[in-house]
Amino acid sequence: MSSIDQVDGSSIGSMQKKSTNYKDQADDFFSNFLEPNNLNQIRSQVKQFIDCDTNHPTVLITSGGTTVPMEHNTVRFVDNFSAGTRGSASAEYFLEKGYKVIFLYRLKSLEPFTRHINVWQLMESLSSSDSGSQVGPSIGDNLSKTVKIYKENKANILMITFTTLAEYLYYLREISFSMQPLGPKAALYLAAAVSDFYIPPTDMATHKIQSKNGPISLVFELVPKMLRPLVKFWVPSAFVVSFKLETDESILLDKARKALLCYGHHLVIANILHTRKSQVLIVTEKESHQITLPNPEMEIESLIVDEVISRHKTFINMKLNVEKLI
Ligand code: 9Z3
Repeated sequence: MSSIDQVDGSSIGSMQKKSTNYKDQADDFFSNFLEPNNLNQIRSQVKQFIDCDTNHPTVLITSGGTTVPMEHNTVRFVDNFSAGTRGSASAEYFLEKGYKVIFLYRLKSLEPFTRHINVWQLMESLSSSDSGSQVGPSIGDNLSKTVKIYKENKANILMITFTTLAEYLYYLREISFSMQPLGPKAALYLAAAVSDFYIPPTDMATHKIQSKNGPISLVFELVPKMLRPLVKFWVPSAFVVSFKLETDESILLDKARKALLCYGHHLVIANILHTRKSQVLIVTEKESHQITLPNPEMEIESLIVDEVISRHKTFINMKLNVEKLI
């Protein structure tokens, strides 16, 4: 069960009360975990990336799955299926449309550009001699195309990796704070598959859990839903898109709507595990419609990104018009 199930958004009064709870729960979660050592470094990298043009539409894309460690000296952890296809493909389409991209992704999951390179095919195609290596023509054309696009875009993408759930959430909060100067030009595209459950550090074994002691039972706590504090406190002027994953189609739309109601963000892209590469549901408070991949040569992310950018543009214009009136 996710914590969304425990919340109803029946009145503004109750929503306000709950948002305070969400903030307290988020703060409690963070106080359980030490800050990652490189948090200051990430803060200054993001600041530098954004400060050169705070007027430029910039999207934070999260991608890949989070790990939940079972021991402090981690040998074992709980993980999930996400390969990072959605996030890495979307990053390329956002760049193509002129966005700057902060790509927060799980270490060793798929990356924009390199995802097109199959290392084994490349090895097969390489001929090597004392004077160096040459790529065969079958791979060479595609490789040059990818390298060319990468070089044209590399100044516009900042890549940051995470592994554990706690790292992911610390970085997400820090990057969100740092995106505040962008105002409505900031967009968040939260495609990472984030664990709903974790083991609090105080309940975790220090060393590798020993099998000689017999079977184990572990109790996982619920991760507080961070979307509400994100929208309300971390980066309140941004356009926020979340993803909702289910395996049971009959609850998908309802869960997506509930998320919008509870967290107050702008758009949910809802998908079913086994059909996520060929169809998604675009859900706002007022309407929903399906996007279906028209042909297998395309990637559905190109259509999702078009849809998100068009809605982000409308959002920016609306916010700027309101500012003019004030
Ligand atoms: C998604 O739903 C993404 O589309 C996928 C992409 C993870 C399915 P891949 O990386 O897969 O291309 O293999 N992401 C969000 C999943 C999530 O954890 N959402 C939470 C929820 O559904 C938070 S809103 O409750």
